[in-house]
Amino acid sequence: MGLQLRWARGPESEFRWFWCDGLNRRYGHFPSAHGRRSHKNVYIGNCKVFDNRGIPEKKGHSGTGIVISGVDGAVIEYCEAFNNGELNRSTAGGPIGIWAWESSNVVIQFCESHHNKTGTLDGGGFDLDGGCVNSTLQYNYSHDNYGAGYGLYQFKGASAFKDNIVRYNISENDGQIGGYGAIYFRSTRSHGGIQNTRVYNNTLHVSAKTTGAGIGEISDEPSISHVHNSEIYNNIIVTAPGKHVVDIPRPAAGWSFKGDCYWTAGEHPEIKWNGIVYSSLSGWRSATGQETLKGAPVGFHMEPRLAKVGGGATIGDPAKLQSMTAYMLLADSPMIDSGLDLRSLFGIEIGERDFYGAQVPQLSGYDVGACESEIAHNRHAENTTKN
Ligand SMILES: [Ca+2]
Repeated sequence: MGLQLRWARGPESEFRWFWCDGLNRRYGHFPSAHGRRSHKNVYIGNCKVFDNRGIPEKKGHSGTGIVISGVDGAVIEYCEAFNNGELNRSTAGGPIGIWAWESSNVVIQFCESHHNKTGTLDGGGFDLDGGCVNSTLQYNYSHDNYGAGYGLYQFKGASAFKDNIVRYNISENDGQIGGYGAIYFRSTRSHGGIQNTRVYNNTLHVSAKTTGAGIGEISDEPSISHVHNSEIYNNIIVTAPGKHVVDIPRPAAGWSFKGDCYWTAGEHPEIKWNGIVYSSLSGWRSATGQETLKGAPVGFHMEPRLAKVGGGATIGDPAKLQSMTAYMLLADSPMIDSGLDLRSLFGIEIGERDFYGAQVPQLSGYDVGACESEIAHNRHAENTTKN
């Protein structure tokens, strides 16, 4: 385990303030607290956690980068987790680059999680796991992980899991094993499953190596889903040929896709939904009512015009994530100003900035995806000046 903060035995070790800044190591252990969510005000920043390969003989999962649990109020930021987990052999669960469970009010942001692995399950980039409430994954870069880029997982016996947000993140080439893709849900029925998740303005690249879809669910029970009220807005999903943009095997109540951009290079985007594969956005829309707003069609099947799809590579310094320009919108991108105004439509407080640090919105409206184009803003300013 790289960096672990959790609840367990003994009341003597509850944190009221926990501060970890600038850790750069392979191994570390942090004391436990007694009782659920007894840690308060946790800060973990500027840490590199890598090469925690895991313990093959351990029954439980091993080989995680950073994990917290039993926390109410935490920020994890500017951390890099990479090359962890490869020796995990647990069949009960797997490691993740950076994650939280049984926690409330957690923000994980400005982190890069990449090349994490597993010998069995998971091996993803980021994860809000069992019992997470009111927590946010934002402004992160996940790439080249075995498991999902961003996971939302509710395991058996976990507390209520609800009101979480995944926004303005980027995923590239995640989900290399296990049927995972960029953003994935997986839920038992524990405490009502996964409820009220908002996933918006992410840019997701499903590569030829990805085994799953852009946004998907892996069912724990074949006949029923426990993922409820999932709002999926203003995301860009770009896939390699033959990959699915969306895969929801058994949609439970409250799935709402609106204003998303779907693009599969050279082909029609394929959406797997309730056992049917739709080979066009319009076909899925008319059959299910997804990608409609007040009866009118929304969402896009068009090339979003990203700078260099698949070219994100490793940054290696979370303070410089904005230098990873591969997922910026080109100045002629049709996604500029094409996003839904989530504030006015749904009362969603979307935050102040995009992945790259630009204030949102620019120009005359919100953009689709994790980049709010400043280039277009500048071009527009130049053109206005010229005119
Ligand atoms: Ca804009």
